[in-house]
Amino acid sequence: MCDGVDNNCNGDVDEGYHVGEACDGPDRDSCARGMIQCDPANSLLTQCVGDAPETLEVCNGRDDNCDGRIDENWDFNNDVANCGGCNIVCSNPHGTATSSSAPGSARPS
Ligand SMILES: [Ca+2]
Ligand SMILES: [Ca+2]
Ligand SMILES: [Ca+2]
Ligand SMILES: [Ca+2]
Repeated sequence: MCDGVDNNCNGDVDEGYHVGEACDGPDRDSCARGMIQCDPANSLLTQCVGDAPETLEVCNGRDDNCDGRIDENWDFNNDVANCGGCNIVCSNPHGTATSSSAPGSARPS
């Protein structure tokens, strides 16, 4: 049982319940910021305690919601407001980022 007691006297308390390991609570992100503890309402179950509030993906080059994909909500190939990267506005719908200089456009130094 998950009760903080070594019920079977084998020297391990609540073995097999992964108590104390990182876990992800019932939210939509996949960030394991909580910790597994015994469920006080059911000694056969565990619950994830202390998980951080849901983390939403932000366009920032990082995997905010911990799903293994970086900025997965943005289509950098087709989104004119995020052309090739976050917050890069395309000069035209079919063009490239305004920050990149096209061949032949470089000014003489
Ligand atoms: Ca136990
Ligand atoms: Ca979570
Ligand atoms: Ca991100
Ligand atoms: Ca992500």
